[in-house]
Amino acid sequence: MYVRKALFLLVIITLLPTIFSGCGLLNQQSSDQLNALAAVEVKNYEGRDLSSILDFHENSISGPQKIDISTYLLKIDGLVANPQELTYNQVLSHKPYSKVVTLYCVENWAVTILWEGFLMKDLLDAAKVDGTANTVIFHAVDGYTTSIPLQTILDKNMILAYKINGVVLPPERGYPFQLVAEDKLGYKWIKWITRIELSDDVNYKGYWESKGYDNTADVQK
Ligand SMILES: Nc1nc2c(c(=O)[nH]1)N[C@H]1C(S)=C(S)[C@@H](COP(=O)(O)O)O[C@H]1N2
Ligand SMILES: [Mo]
Repeated sequence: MYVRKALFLLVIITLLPTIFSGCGLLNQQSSDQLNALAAVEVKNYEGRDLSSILDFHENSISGPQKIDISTYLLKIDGLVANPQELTYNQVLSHKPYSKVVTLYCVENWAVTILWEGFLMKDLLDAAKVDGTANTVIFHAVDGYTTSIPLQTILDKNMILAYKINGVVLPPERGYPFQLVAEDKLGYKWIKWITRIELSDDVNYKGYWESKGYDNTADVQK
């Protein structure tokens, strides 16, 4: 009897750390990974000091997302003549561009980062955007959405980033792609993008916009 009880207790005690540390282990792994990336990231560019990958705050609506790149597709659809379904490598085959841009979150933090990626204009051109489209609605794997006027995206030469400070976007930062919504507040910088929808709904409101955040979201300079 005592032997069985003791054995049972032993099993429970051995398993306890595994049962309760699941989340902790994951967090430890991901912060180890971020520290490793921070060690190799670009720290300044054309004379400008950059922020670090570690300076971002993580407050995504459903936490960091893990995307399986072997099944990942970026869709470009809606008001287009030539809808696209691009694999990660197909997106990466476009001409790359780099720029240093500051992301300002409404929660009072900012990061100045070297972003590398592909011109939204190049991706949209391939989809043959209809003359009636005036709004671009972005969708992400966590259900997050946001929108930006088509003309703003073209005028500001917005890019879809796949690298920050010279390293491939880590999962926390939006792998495989984050929109560099230059001059717009952080909630327009959608991460984990899966779909770019061309629309004529100028009043479309994304996740935070529908909760009262300004739809224009211009950074006040
Ligand atoms: N898919 C998705 N993208 C998102 C968010 C989100 O919750 N989900 N949060 C936005 C907000 S409010 C900000 S400030 C930036 C911040 O980027 P970071 O989470 O990498 O720090 O991501 C934006 N992109
Ligand atoms: Mo934000």
